[in-house]
Amino acid sequence: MTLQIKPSGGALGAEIIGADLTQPLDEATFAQIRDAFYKHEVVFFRGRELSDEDHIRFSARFGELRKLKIGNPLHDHHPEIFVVSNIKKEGKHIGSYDAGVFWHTDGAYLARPHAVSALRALQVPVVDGRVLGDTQFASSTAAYDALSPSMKKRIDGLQAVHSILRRLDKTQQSGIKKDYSSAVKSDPEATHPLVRTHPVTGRKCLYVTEGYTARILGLPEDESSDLIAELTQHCIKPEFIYRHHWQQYDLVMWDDCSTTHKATFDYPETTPRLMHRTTVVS
Ligand SMILES: O=C(O)CCC(=O)C(=O)O
Ligand SMILES: [Fe+2]
Repeated sequence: MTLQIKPSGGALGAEIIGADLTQPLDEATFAQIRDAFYKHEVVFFRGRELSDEDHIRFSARFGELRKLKIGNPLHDHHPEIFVVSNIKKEGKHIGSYDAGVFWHTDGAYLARPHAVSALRALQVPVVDGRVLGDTQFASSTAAYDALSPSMKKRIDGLQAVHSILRRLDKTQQSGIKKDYSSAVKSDPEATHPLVRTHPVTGRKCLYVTEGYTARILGLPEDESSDLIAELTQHCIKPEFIYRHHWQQYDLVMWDDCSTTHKATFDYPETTPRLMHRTTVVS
């Protein structure tokens, strides 16, 4: 099956047309998807309803799926599925309702962060006939490439600490109450190079985010926070961004080494949004 790849025209993002993800894919078809994914960093499939089983089978072609256990709600039957939703049942959220408040990359506070995430829209929030709740993605390879030679030299070899506590602080400052106590106990933080070399493409990725990066090792505190602020602002310049306007049934996959992302909370809390996500461990 020959697929059509339709790039967004920006630094990242492409639609893949013609793949039937309700069926197991042959090697040649999967190879086209894999190549497009690593080239475009964010890819999406649309127009076809998938089951959780289809979602899991397809994303598992990229590697081992993480069975999430950090206290966020899990799917009833599939530990591979992380539920992102504002919906409440019997007064309790059925999923993570604050995922993506800040620019971040999934699982950065883990020693083995997520490599690939795949988010599927089961229910999109429609207000006055328009779908809201876009997700923005920024290319960390394009951001790295655009740094000045002196900045590249300055950050070469530096290591940064990514912490769930940073997210907790920021989340609470934004007025959202959330209990991260089990994650804080099990996986509070991890150290990664500030510039990661992508394990598949070999490209350099600027691995720093507003949501998780707490400090840069070996620098005085104020220099560390100034540098984090400068780099995180740089990473989200408009020219590095692809903004995904969701349609129901979309499956959007992103590369967690070479991109960062942020959700948009522009719809009322009472307008339901329901997404299922799988993640491949690195
Ligand atoms: O809900 C969104 O738009 C993105 C949420 C997010 O950050 C994630 O699922 O990893
Ligand atoms: Fe995320």
